Amino acid sequence: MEWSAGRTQVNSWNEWDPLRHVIVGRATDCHIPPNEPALEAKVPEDSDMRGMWGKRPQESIDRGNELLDGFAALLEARGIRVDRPDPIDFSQPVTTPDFHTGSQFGCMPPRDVLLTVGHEMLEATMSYRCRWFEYLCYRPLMQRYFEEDPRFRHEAAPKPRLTDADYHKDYLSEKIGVEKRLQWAADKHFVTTEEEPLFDAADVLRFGRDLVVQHGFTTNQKGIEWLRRHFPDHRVHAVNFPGDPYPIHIDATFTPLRPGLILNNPQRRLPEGQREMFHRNGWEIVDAAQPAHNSPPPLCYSSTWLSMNVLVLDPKTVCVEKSEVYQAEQMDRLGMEVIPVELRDAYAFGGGLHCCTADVYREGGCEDYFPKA
Ligand code: DAV
Repeated sequence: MEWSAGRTQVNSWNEWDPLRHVIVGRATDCHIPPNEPALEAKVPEDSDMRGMWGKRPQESIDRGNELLDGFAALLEARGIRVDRPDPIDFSQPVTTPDFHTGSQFGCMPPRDVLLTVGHEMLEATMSYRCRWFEYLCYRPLMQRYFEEDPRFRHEAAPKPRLTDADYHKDYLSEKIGVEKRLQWAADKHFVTTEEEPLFDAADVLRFGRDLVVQHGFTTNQKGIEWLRRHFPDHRVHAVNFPGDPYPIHIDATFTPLRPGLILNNPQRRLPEGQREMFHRNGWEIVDAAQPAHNSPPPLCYSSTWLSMNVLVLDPKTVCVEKSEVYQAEQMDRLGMEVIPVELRDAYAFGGGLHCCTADVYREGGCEDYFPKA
């Protein structure tokens, strides 16, 4: 079916086909959640966020929203339809029969929650207690897409119980040290256990018939197995990146730009054995350029590698954060047209240009990019 801006269609099979309709998150009411096992493991040991929680300063929220609104307007000016989530009151605690936590998080990164595969949008289980209800921010949009697109499949993965059995106790310490963390990451000993299926949507990359999923803090092997059973017509590949002491989400580590080309974080290289399927099928994996910054902005969970967290608009065009000059230069050398987008002051709310978006419609269908098994 032809694309038309006036009619909602959910369709997106990969990370690079021409983007026509996207969700852009909001910084509104974003909170730093109180400590919980998954957060304890992720917040870097030297982070300014340790021990803090509560609503983020209103000034920083306003600035974050200014940048996100600017990004949405830039996409709209290029003819892309943009929808926005409806933030809920994130100061509300989350209480289930199994756990209690003092507040929620926010809705800046829809990429973490919503996985679009073809005509389906799947709400991830999530693996942080503070993010258990985050899908509610997207329900008004899901309802609308359901009414407007007869092919749209709205799915939700089983809500996890997130009891203490979901988290390894040896990660619940402030003083593990980077060396031990790297050893644990190499041994695939992550904070989440195999108690029940867990995944965040941002651990999944879509390559047509193939889904590439990072096994790490936010996605366990059972989560990957759940995805395999849920998408029986796809091949689901588990990957891991041993150089990352805080492995959450694949989108500051492995970034496909177009068929045949992927950027890989040079500190988190894909292990040899896992490169074979790419090489056998003529894909090139190149080291990403260095980030332009030595440290993340204040009160930010993510690393400086948000430099690689780009949004591909089509196989020749990519949005790169404005201050990430080395990444922009590399894109240019790789033959991409670069659209600089200012977003750094919004990083603290949950990530970069890829994180703060979720695909609704990209042109094209489900292709096989890896015919040589
Ligand atoms: O490098 O801190 C950030 C990914 C956000 N979705 C990192 C991973």
